[in-house]
Amino acid sequence: TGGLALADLPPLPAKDKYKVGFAQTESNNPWRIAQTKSMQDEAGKLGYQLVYTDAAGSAAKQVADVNSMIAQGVDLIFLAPREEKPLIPAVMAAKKAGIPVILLDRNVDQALAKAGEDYVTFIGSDFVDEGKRIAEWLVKNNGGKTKIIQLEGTTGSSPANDRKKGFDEAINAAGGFTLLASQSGDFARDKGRQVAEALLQAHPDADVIYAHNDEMAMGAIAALEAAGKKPGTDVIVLSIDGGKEAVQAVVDGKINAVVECNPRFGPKAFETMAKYAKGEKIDAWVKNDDKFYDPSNAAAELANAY
Ligand code: GZL
Repeated sequence: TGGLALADLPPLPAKDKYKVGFAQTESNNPWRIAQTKSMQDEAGKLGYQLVYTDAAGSAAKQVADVNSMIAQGVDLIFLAPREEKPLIPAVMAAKKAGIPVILLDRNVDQALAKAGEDYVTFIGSDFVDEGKRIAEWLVKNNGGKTKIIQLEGTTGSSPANDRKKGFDEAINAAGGFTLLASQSGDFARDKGRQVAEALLQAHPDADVIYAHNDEMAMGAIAALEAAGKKPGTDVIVLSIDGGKEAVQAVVDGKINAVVECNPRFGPKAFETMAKYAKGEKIDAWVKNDDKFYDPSNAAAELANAY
């Protein structure tokens, strides 16, 4: 019948100009905006048509956005799945329609979909390692501060799940630390501030805040200052993303350490697409390397931060 066998990944026909989809999760923070700009700039350089959608924070809308791209007959879809499970139907619908999917920055539940069978590859950071590196810094540099509040990213997203997993495992292995509370601030600044305020009131003895991204770390800094505490001194503040604002906060002594998670996916996304179009074998995971910023290098690295 000519239909796709279950394990067949849709091919990408060789063309000199493509129409590609990019299904973004939301645009509520500088990281997301930088990622979108990077994708739009690269598509522009290549002269490709980019069908861009913004799910405004809704996984259900992101599924609908992907389905609309399928209906528009795009050649390939770049997808940053907002949450690991709800986006599986979108990945499978694209496969069924014969449209290859490349996952950017966030992954889908590995028990429900496979790279090389259901989607081409996942391009992104090792979030477990990001959490582990933050924990390892804390184990070495805590100076006796061991009572932790954790501000988690978007519930059900792979960065939130894995940044927690990597951190908690390393902290538990080290021993001597207490995780007082762990709650989602949805990767958002104001939500992060509100959650930090509530948790600091509930746990006045907290002396470490680990935020899964800069937006929530900046929110936590506002909460600490509102409570008359000196961020980075009275309370250790740790973050992930490494945007300019956070690296400046390291220079200013308000954030103690931050692991980079670079949002500039454009070049690598389209380079991977070109390799796939040529029929090259693509690894199941095209891993991004993440820098590490602390007082020893923040000033020197500030100019390079996104
Ligand atoms: C990580 C990305 C996360 C960032 C947050 O790849 O999905 O989402 O760390 C962003 O800042 O909201």
